[in-house]
Amino acid sequence: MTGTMITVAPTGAESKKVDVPALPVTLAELTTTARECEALGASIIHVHIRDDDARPTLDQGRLRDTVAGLREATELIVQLSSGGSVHDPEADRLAVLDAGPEMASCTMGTVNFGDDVFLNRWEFIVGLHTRMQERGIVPEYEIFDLGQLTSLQRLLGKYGLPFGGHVHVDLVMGVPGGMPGTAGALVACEQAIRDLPEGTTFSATGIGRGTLPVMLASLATGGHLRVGMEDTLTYAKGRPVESNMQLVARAVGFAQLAQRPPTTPAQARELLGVPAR
Ligand code: KMH
Ligand code: ZN
Repeated sequence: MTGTMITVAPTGAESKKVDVPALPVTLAELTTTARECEALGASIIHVHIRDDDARPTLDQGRLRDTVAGLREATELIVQLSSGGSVHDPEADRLAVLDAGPEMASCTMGTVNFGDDVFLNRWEFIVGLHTRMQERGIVPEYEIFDLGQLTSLQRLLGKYGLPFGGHVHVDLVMGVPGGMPGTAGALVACEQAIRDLPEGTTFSATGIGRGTLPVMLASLATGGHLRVGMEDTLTYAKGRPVESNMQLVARAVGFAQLAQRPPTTPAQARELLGVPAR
């Protein structure tokens, strides 16, 4: 088994700054968070950005500034979210790829998302996948339900491997409408991942109360970790999360206990087929 790639997902599109003051929403807050999480052991950052009023945005200028700012401040692999918020139009989500990230997310199907719907039509998925191939962007295939792994198998069979030739998926578990954040569901996914191209890697994140079971199950089955305030706002019963660094530090501690210490960003680039900097 390799070391553990730790992704920090610091912001997301769902929480409001007024409700969660520690959420990084400005570029300055994001770069400070990124630097501190890198120092602790993160190697990838999954990025959603906000506007001047801290609302989710896919503004192209801001996306470009964010990619440039994070690359200047850290060695982290910059992965832009193409998921955005449930309200973002497909055209804006596709245009995220124009901002020049090294990686971008690519969700493998439509899922109920609380009271909303996170829409990912087949043609849209194909558009993301093929544009990323053309532009040299490495996808992280986001999986919200078991059957989406079968859709990924179909996508790769019809349209070929992603840029770099390596397949990496992220299991997003515990969204109301998707698969549960349990060890059992993670093991079911891990079995299904065996049907994907040899060497496929996965990371996993459990939303809310799924955080700890998913993290422990992922480490036990050779998976990697995504943590951060996009997914987790309660550290322990009755204790709100204080910062993204607190969540990364906990993940690093578990990875070390599992004798799979965090990878460096350079090692993560090599594992994922992201060109070295
Ligand atoms: N905000 C969710 C609707 C992604 O980043 O690619 C979608 C999401 C997935 O967070
Ligand atoms: Zn996201």
